[in-house]
Amino acid sequence: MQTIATQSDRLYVLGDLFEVWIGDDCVNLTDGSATLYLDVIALFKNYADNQGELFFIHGNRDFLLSKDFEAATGGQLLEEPTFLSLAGQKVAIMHGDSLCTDDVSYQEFRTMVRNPHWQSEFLSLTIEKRLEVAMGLRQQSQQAQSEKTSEIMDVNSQQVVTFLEQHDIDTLIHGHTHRQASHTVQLNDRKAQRVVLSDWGKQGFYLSIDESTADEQIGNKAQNQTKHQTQNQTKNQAMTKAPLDISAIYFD
Ligand SMILES: [Mn+2]
Repeated sequence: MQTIATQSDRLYVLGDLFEVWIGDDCVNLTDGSATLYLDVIALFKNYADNQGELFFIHGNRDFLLSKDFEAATGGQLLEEPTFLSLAGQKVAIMHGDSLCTDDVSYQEFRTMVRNPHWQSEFLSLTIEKRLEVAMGLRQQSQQAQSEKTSEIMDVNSQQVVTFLEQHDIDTLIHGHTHRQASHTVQLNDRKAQRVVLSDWGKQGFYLSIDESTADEQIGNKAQNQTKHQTQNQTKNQAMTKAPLDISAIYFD
């Protein structure tokens, strides 16, 4: 946050920033865990105050991030999916777990915990009780994961194609699966990109998107076409968009 993020105008966190978030009042926990939360919040607040625009998407571990967190960080929680226009491309961002439709039991769990009634009931419990429930759910989830194949826990490829077609997406960016890659997805009449974020383990990871370079690329391409091609050809060629200038970067 103090070095890399200072080179950016906008910052998007695509979910699971925290291992567990049992409600915005967890910053009041007295077991020592609040220190980390408060340190992280202060770094983001500094970014939002002095550097750029800040956005968050819920993950499956921190789906209870809410208004107080927004106020404390100066960031804005986004709906899933969120559509962005970057360098002439339609980009979709999401956490990614909603695409893992082969994992039926996980999807049932997701539906349950994303339900506003479940959430308000959970949040009405004491902070200690919530910790207990969260711990129990985490154990259940780890147990369930150990019994599932890795294919089941990845995105469903048909689900990806349907999503990209339905919303006319050029580039989809998501995390959750921990399978960092950039995939070319063949759609009916065009190709799209699906870029997957890495997990945060021993190394940190982020994607950097340079819009100015992408603008130049598209600009240059259009100029060359005007020189060498008829107007109709230029029109057709313009339909094929240059890929976004995305760098995937690991750091220690
Ligand atoms: Mn996740």
